[in-house]
Amino acid sequence: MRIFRLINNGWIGNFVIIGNKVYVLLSDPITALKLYSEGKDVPLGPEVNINIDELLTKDYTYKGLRFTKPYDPPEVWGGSGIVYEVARARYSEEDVAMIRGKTIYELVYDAERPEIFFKGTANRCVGHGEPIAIRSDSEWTLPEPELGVVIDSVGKILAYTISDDVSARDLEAQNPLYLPQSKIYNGSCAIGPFLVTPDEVSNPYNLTISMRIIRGNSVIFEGSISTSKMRRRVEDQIKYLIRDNTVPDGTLLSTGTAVIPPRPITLMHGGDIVEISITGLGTQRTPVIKL
Ligand code: DO4
Ligand code: MG
Repeated sequence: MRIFRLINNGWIGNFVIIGNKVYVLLSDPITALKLYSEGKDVPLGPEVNINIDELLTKDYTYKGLRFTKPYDPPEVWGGSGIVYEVARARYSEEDVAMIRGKTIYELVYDAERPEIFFKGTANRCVGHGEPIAIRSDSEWTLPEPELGVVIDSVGKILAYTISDDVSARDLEAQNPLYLPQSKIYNGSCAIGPFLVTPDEVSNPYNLTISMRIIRGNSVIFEGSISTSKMRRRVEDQIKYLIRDNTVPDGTLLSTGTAVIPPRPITLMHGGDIVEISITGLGTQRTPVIKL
């Protein structure tokens, strides 16, 4: 089952794809995912005849029916951070904090305890076709394409999605204590287009995550990684997230990046488009704005 939402002039509708048919979804997405995970019936309305591929071409400037975020995550958590060797290396290239002769990124990559950080709430998240943002005080901001997992309050995986952990990299490189400001601000997280239930994802450790940054008519960066290179199992990341930390049903955990553009690439306002694809989860396209 795949859940998505469409918006038109303030109205938001929930939809579900089952097989190759699209239906109106009569509950909110989190309730539907919970029911589905328990093997119960999901309340469906009538089948609808819509052209999803056509709708996916529209962005937020379009005055009509278009995609928006597939649900409102009550909480978004980042992490684990630095779960790919590429991330450990790339993050450590900067003049960053060291402890006992190692960068903090090298240390956390090897440590048993993962880096888990608060990433935001629904109002900081945007959906497919909606603008991700560069902070007004950042000159170096990068997208981070990640496998997102939606969990319930006991850590059961309800769905997978594409998440973009947009980060003001200059702030976190300046001082690790600036991490929350680097990670949490309006438009710092993009999710969707779809929430895909686990039965449609055959192996979460064999997915290709790819990203392109498009500026005008050129692709200024492209890269990809397989989730097989992830150093920590998703279940292990969830275990640390929910340890002594009550999370609500529908919490989103974004499981770390490995597709990291080299310096001096930064997102820029005025035409940049970030395009992220994950095997079986679709393609997320977001324009970039500066706050
Ligand atoms: O503190 C670093 C953030 C790491 C991160 O967001 C990632 O590895 O994706
Ligand atoms: Mg990240």
